Amino acid sequence: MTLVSKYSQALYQKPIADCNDSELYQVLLALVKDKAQDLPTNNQKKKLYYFSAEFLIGKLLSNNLLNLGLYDQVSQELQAAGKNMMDIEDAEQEPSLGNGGLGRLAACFLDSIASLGLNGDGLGLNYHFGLFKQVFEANEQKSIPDEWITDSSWLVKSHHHYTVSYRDFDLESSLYDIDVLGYERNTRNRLRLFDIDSVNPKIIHDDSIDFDKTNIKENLTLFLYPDDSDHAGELLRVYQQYFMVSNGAQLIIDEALAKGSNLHDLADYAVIQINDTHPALVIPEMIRLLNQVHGLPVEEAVDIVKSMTAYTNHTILAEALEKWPLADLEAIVPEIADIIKYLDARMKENFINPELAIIDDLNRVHMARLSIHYGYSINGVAALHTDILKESELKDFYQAYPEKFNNKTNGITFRRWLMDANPDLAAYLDQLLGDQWRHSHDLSGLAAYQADADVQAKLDAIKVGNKAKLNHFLQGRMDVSIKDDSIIDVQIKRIHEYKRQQMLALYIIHKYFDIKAGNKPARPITILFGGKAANAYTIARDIIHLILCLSELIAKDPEVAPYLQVVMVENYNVTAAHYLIPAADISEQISLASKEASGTGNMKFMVNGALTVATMDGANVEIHDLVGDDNIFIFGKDSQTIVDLYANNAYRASDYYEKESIKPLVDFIVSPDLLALGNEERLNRLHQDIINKDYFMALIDLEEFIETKEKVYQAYEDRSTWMAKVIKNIAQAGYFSSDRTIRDYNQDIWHLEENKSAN
Ligand code: 26M
Repeated sequence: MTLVSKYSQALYQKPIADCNDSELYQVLLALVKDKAQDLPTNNQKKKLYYFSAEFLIGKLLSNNLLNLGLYDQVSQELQAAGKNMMDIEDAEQEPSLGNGGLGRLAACFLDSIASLGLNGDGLGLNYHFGLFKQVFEANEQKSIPDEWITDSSWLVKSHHHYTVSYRDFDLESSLYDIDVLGYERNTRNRLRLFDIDSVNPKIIHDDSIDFDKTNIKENLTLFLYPDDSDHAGELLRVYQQYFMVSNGAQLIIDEALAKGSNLHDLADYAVIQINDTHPALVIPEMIRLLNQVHGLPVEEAVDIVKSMTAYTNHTILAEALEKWPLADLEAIVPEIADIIKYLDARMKENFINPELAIIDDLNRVHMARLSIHYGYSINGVAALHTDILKESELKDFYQAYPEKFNNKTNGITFRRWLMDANPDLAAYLDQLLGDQWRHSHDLSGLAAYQADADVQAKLDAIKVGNKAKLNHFLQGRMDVSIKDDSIIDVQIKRIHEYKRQQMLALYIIHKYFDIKAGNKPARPITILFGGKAANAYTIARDIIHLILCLSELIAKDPEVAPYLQVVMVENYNVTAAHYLIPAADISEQISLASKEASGTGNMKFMVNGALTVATMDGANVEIHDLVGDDNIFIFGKDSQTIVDLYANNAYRASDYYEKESIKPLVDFIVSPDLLALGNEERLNRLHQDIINKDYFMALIDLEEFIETKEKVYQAYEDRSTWMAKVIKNIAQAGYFSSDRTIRDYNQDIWHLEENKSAN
């Protein structure tokens, strides 16, 4: 009997051909879980614990089959029985355990850590609803709970339990594991997610994500980033964070003891990476455990923790830098508050600068400052970002601890974002380069084919095929069709003013006017957006509203619709990204310079053969360095200019709004045409905001952006030159493999030993 049919017989007592797609999904899930369980876990002495509030792992079936080396065998068996892998994958629910770049980065990192044979697990929380599901109604974002945990998830409940003590009560935890399989490695790591059995999803009703935030025993692990605009929400987030790190710290100590540590040498057994500051309470919690439970002197406990904890910063946006009122910590975890006060006092013996204080004058605890003083490494996520941290955001810290600062430019896993998402391109690369790139991620050999007409034609044909797949996906998800022969222009990421989706919307208004005036594009243009807005972020929801209204206006206008289509993809998530990115011709990376720490979507588009329209921000700067001026479309003010404008409070939106070329575009937001389709309050508010405030300077680069976009669409028409640029981009993308990033982390920060025995 074949591999798959053995499982279909065992589970459903029938052959593959008689199973439906969701039965076959269960069959493959059981098969992969068994194969994974057979693999030994990595067990080198020193182990990395990657703490993160988010792990945006996406669907796992095809990725796991790929990493197990079973993908081809399984698809062939299915095919022989008249089934197809794509349909079966539809039955898998995507876990909603993250919201954006930071969570997706954590998932890419786990894949690379396992694939490099390093011993490292992810530690986080098992949110029952995770991030909300986005639906559009009346051209607005509505959010509904996404109950992703079903009997067909990858979670495996373990027998581990810990007790987490708060001031007023204790909670007993349960631990769920998801196996993380390396690519063609015979070992595995794990993603370990903590939870409590008393959590009660039934307190959430279908149509609303509101709930009683004070009932911790029932709601602790329901949501990722519960709305913290009220005090109860803020407290709930502290309960969550402490729950994550207390469980994690206990697990780390248990595992080290089991391997023979005497705890004085804990740093030889464990290294902790904290993904932004959400897990920063692990520092005082680990000190508490070593000192108060295991009896080490407090000074020694502090030194040990300091020598084994490293922190990654993912943003310079002030509002995202966490500060907890000391009073909240005293109310929830008084022993932790005491340790923080001790750590603050200790640090104040050496530094009088109030900008370095862990506890500030308003009695707020600065989590980033705690992490820098009591960790041994702080890194930014792209060269420019790390420079900005050193030179402005964290300047005083850089002066205090220059040796702690380092850069680790982000990366993406090529297993998922090339091999899995774009199998036709991957197969063609095998043909041209041999298949060594699947391990090395070195695609530089492709550059030799830049001017090769056959290669250009083949890559173009692969792109057209991916557009057809995207079209099929969109028809299923939201009953929208796109034109396969159009230029596909994509901006997908969280909705935020600094990412400037509103600037692309203003460009669309420009293009709409232009087409109305009789200037027809050489071929149809499809502009696709995807992304969720935080529920409490009003302007971001207004931006979504504007895009949806524009989309409707254009679709209904027979003069414009044949040439321009605007689609906002509903519920943008990892699954949608698998279809959008391989189909894209143009990648929109247009953040206000200095604000996007790195971006990782930019890298995914590059390796899939899209050309980038970019500001000199985040990792765009490094993409530009790699491909050169001729192979990327750069526009806009540079980061130094923007940093200075903020420092001098010198930007005035009205200076730009009053320009002849800009005013009509902005005013169209409140034109009768749009008001007829939209909500007056939302459109007015957005209009007023752009005119009077425009804190993230959408108008400052608008004229240059419009010029650049026109140049890009023209450049597309010279197909051979365009394809040569595409080839150059793919050839240079190897640098952005997260395997490279993880090697860098390991060499400079973690110092883990590679498992050489199993691969
Ligand atoms: C903070 C306070 C309250 C609630 C939520 C938050 C919060 C949650 C997530 C703040 C920031 C969060 O994520 C930041 C993030 O995703 N940063 C992105 O990280 C990527 C990986 O390094 C980078 O590529 C992106 O540029 C960066 O925006």
